[in-house]
Amino acid sequence: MSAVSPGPPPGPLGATAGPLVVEAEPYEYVFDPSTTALVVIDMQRDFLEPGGFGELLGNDVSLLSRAIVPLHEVLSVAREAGMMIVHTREGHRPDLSDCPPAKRARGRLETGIGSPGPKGRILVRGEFGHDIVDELAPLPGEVVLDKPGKGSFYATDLELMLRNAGITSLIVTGVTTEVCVHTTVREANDRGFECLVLEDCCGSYFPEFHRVALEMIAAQGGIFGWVSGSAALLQAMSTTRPPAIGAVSQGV
Ligand code: TIU
Repeated sequence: MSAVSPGPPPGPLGATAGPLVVEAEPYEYVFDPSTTALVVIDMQRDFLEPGGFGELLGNDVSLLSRAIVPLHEVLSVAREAGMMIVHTREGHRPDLSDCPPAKRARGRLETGIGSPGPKGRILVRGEFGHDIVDELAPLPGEVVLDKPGKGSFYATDLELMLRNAGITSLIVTGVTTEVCVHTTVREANDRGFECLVLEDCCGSYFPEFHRVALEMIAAQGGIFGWVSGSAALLQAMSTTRPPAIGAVSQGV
């Protein structure tokens, strides 16, 4: 994939040169890093590592780790560009007072939400398994948003924080593609945010659901938003970064 930027020439480190254009489906995605947040959804041990909620549901959790390396690169570039970064975590208060009884009962699990597991109580805030994997650990100053549901807007202050920061666009990543990523994109779309979903920075326990979920977002002229790979985004954002040392042209 290629990308072009109609914006001004590269600025100093950390400066943005928006708007930027990313080659995407169903057509190019135009965004300004200063009004765009990178949203990293539920990259928690409970979903990505053995012994957590994802495995309890009967899933092969190894399928989700594909997203870690490209997402790490996107996080680095977004940080360098000074973008707002939001990490979400699905989970509940230790007394489970914010967990609907229907959610606890779903699946008829012997070991379910709140039960002790090898990484602590399943899907409970403050437990080791509930936290984000080491590779994608949030940095100070980044938003860490605890949410009780699948969507990032339900029963959270995400919308308030985004509006206060002047954010109009979201670059959405994380797991799982057809559950928490999709629910969040639908919620964001109805609130008027423009969403770009990075396909290689998402993951599902069901490869077919991943593929179809992404198709559903970009179908019908982008009914929920846009889809691209991280390479297209990084290409577009490279116009905001200074050339690497030693890569400066000697002139012709
Ligand atoms: N089960 C499943 O695919 N996902 C979830 O329960 N939560 C998220 O997607 N984060």
